[in-house]
This record gives sequence, C-alpha cells and structure tokens, in this order.
Amino acid sequence: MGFPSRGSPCERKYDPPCESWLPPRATALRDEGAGPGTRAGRGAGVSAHHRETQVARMRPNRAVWRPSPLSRVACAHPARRGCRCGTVGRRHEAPGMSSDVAETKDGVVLLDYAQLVAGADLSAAIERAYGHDGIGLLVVRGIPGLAELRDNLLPLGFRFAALPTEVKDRYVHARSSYSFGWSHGKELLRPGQFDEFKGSYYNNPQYDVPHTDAELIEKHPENYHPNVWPDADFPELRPAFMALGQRMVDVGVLVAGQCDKYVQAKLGSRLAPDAALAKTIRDSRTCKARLLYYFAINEDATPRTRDSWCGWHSDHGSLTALCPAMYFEAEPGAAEPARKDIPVPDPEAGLYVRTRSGEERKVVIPKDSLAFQIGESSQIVTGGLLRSTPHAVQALAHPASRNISRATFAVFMQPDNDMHLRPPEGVDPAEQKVGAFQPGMTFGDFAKATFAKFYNPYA
Ligand SMILES: O=C(O)CCC(=O)C(=O)O
Repeated sequence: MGFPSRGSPCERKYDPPCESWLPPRATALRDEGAGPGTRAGRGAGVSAHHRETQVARMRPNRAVWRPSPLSRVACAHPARRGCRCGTVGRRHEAPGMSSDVAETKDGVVLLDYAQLVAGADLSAAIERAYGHDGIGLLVVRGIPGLAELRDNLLPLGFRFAALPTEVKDRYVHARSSYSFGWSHGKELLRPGQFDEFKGSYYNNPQYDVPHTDAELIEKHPENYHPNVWPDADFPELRPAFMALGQRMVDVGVLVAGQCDKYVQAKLGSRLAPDAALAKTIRDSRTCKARLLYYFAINEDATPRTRDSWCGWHSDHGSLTALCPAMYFEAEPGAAEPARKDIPVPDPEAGLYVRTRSGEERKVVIPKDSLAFQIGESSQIVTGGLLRSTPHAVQALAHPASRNISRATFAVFMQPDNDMHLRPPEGVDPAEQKVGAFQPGMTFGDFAKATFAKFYNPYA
C-alpha cells in the first residue's frame, strides 16, 4: 500500500505541485465566514452508507409536512409538481419566505460564488434550502476553475476502476474499515446487498497526514490514518484529487459561514460555543473526500429502484460538497472511455433527495456548480434549524444502461472526533431524534454509534 510518509506531516496541508493553472484565489476565501463549522464525512467508521441507508429507513418522522396558510393554493412551478407553497410563476415560494432567492431550472436554491466571496447576507436562501421545508441541498455556481478541476479528476474514476483487480487491491485499507483508499463491494447498498456496482476511492482532501500521534491514529484509523495513494500504479490520482477536494472545502467554508449567519440570527447565545459551522470545518483534520465510480449495469434488466446505484442515506457529518456527475460510454474491459461527459441517456437516472413531504425529487447539479448538503451533525447542533435530507442514486434503466457509467466526487466536511455535539440551550438533547445520537456524544461517539447500531460488518 502506498502510505505517504512525507516530512513535517502534521502541519502540512497538501500542496499541489503547481498551482499556476488555478485561478487566483480571492484573498477572502480562507478567512471568510469565520464562525461555526462542522463537516459531514465518511470515515468515522465503516462505510457510512451501511448505516446511513438504515438510519434513513429508521426515521419515519423525517417526512413531516407542516402546512402553511399558503398551502391550499397549487404551486405552478414546473419543477415542483405537488408543492403546496402557493406560488404561481417561475420562482418557488416556500411558506413564509420572500421570493428573492434564485433557483436552478429544477427549483434548487442557487447561490453565486461571487456573492459568497463578497459576504452578502444569503440567509433567506439558506433558510429556503436547509430549513424545515427545504430539501437540505443548495447549489453554488460560478466557481472559478471548477470545470477544469472536475475534468481533471472524474475521468480518473473511470481509469482507476478499469485497472486490474490485483492492482486496485493494493490500495484497499481494511484497517480503517475501508475509510481510506479503494473500496468496492464492501458497503451496503441496502440491507443484505453489497455495492457491486459502486466503487469509491477515499482520502483526506486537505491533509496527507492529519495526525502524527500514534495512539490517536491507532484509536481512530478511520479518521486519522495517513492518506493511501496509488502513487506507484496511478500517480495522477493524488494531485487531481487534492486540488478539487481543497477547492470544495474552501467553498464549503463560505457556505458554512452563511449558515452561521442565519443560525446565529435565529438562536444567538443559545448556541453551544463549538456549534459554529465554518470554524468546525476550518479546524477539522478529518474531512473525507470520495471519488465515486458507478459501474455500468449491462445485463440486469430488472426495473431500477431509486437506490439501485447508491442506497438511501443522510450524511452524518456537517456539510457535504457534491460535484456534478460525469457519465462515460465504454465497452466492457476498456481502459479508457470511448466518450466522456456525455448527456445521461436515461433522464430518470441520477441523484434524488427525499423531501420533508416524502416526495422523491431528482437533483441535477449544473456543470459549473457544486451542490452542498447539510448533514446530521449540523442538524443536532442547531436543534433542527438546519436539516439533513436522505438521498440516493438511481441507475440507468436497461438497455440504456449498457456501457454507461458515472463518476462523481463528494467531500464530507465533519467535526473532529472530540467535538461535542451539543444542541442549543433550551432544546432537550433527548428530544434530538437524529440517527444514533445520544445526549453527551462527541462526533466520534456519534459516528461510531451510528455504525455500530445500524451496521458494522467489520467489527
Ligand atoms: O453519487 C452521488 O451523486 C451522491 C453520492 C453520495 O450521496 C455519497 O457519497 O454520500
């Protein structure tokens, strides 16, 4: 296995060999949005999907719709069939909210990167996306350099997955419960069914060596183990993975800063001191990035369920960044795709969220944008002011599915293991019915309990 052992590890973020091709960073970027921070990530145990799939299933009251006075009038938004918000026209109007929130053509809340950098107050958009009636997800567009970073990384998902099994197996890391390196066929799609058609490459997108404390690494290998890179067989993965991953965390900190503004205005001094989302993310050494590759399903002609490529789950960290997916066409066994970044030939395939009203909505992330999803840890520390949403990925239907595969990249921003998940003052921790959460838990406890309670085949 390729465990890096580079010098002065602990203090050193990954430095791309050459950043000259990246657009200049706004100086505000790293300092913006100081405040709360959390992150939602993989890695506090076994594949989060195992437990997340089951967590989602075990939370019947997630899908509660609170009707507002407006809910009697049918919404005419083309992307919101069945919505009862009362809006007639292009913009969706969530109950009790102003209409000055931009949306994608599918009705997903849309923020401009430039507005984020300028520090505009985007609280209305945050409430629309992450509040009680939101879908737990928003999109940020206009991110400089994103298209190129995406183009550099996602095809590597295809190429790595096409390597011989014995090569990929060198980078499987059982000791961290597959939270670093290559993982395929280890996670549950749904109870009893492993992820045959999904492979993942996990690593920390910020720190190759997040900690040098041997005891801590031994105790929490799923978070603090050094990154596992296939440098000997596939050296191109590391720079492309780290460059896109760091960019996504940077934008995540800006989104988190907006969440903090909104939450602070609503909860003020009731918030626990370490509930600040942007700070949590900035301080965290356990962010986890995942290059996902969904294999083509060539032969199976059974109808595709929503969770046919990725099971229903909610992310248990603080905030997840998602890259627009890329589809490939290739003959079985090909080392390179014949065509890449093609339009998906089955419009039903892709990412879905389950709304509070129980509706399953397809979410398309525009190519120049990133999506950001709220995780369960943020839901806990804000007493449910920000809410996570179950999501899943549907595979292409047969025969359109033949030779068509999909890659994407997710960055799970999550608190450090020892951060306490404290609901706001006045919110009874025992009333926080969020996954495996129990009062008094740290994030590390929460993550471990989540895995242990719902599924841990590696224990
Ligand atoms: O593939 C996607 O679009 C979503 C992936 C995802 O939800 C996850 O990795 O947790």
